[in-house]
Amino acid sequence: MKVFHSPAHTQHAPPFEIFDGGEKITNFEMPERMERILSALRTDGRYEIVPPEDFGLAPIRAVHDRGYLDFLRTAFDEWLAEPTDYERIALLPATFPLPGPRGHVPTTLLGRAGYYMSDLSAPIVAGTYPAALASANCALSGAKFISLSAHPFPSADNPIRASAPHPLTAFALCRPPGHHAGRANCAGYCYLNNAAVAAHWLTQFGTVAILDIDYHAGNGTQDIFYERADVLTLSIHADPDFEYPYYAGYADQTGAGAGLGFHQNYPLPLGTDDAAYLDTLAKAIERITVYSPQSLVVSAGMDIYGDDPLGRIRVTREGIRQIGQAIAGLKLPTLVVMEGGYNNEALGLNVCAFLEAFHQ
Ligand code: SP5
Ligand code: ZN
Repeated sequence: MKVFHSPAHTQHAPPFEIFDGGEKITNFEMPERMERILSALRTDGRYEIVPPEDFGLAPIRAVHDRGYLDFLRTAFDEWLAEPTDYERIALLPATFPLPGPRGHVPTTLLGRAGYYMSDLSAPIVAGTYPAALASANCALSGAKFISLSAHPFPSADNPIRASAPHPLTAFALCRPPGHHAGRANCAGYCYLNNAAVAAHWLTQFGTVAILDIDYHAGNGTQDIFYERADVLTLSIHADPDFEYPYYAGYADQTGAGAGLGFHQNYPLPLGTDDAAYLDTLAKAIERITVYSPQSLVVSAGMDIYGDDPLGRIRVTREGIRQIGQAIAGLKLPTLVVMEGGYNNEALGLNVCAFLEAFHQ
């Protein structure tokens, strides 16, 4: 299986985040996560790990706001240029906009930090922008690879499709993750929404479904595609009433305008086990079957695992393997995009368990 991965992620290593109640802790989303996954993939031996292609900014601008992207690119250097009497390591705001009209973008750096940064677990450090770009390019490279099987018709200039016995799968080993990043904001360890960038790119070949199995609601993805019918977005996650991201991921948020009916959230109660998870997954898979997309993007977070330090549901490694099996059963060209998962000891084997059923 093709795996797209870039060492550029190591440039993004925020030393801390601010947790509930103002607790300053080591950032759970650390470079070691990738080392653990890579090592498990190499041990398995069936993965071909390749660097991403550079797609430029156009496919990223297609789903993200221009002002936000400019902010992400320049914020850290602008901050360094400002006179301050504190150490500037990781940029976080202390103010946030209220819901409502977001017409006025402040010109000052700290004004824009509050405007574009939605919480205290996505600090911007010196290497955040290049790492986020490389992460999005991993997703785009995976999308391009599977698109060779996503064309409606096989053709002479599409030799992989002609020779593939089953639709193709690629794994985008993205870091930083993406599914909390909305059109114009970073949040929850996410800066660019890798799955959304890839899914939008794939719409040139037809409709796309995004299935988000990260423990946390894919609120960024929900935001980006909320009014679109050409990308069906489904997210299975801990009920936001008790879990981050709190303000999105509810079952009654089902899209708007042309996108009404093309978003579905599946909130899960505390302590959900394998059997209950798989029942919910079956409903989401049925929705995808009915929608019948040309391709599928999976936002794959391993923080559903019972022993995850951030997760509070109880999915086992065997459960993760069965989740992969159920999704692979759709037999769609599938791009698996790495999202969360913070039990570093278990992360590599959990990813391998998920991917098992996708091997050709
Ligand atoms: C990609 C991804 O998985 N992002 C997750 C970001 C989560 N940040 C949440 C911080 C608040 C967690 N509260 C947990 C309470 C446990 N006592
Ligand atoms: Zn998560």
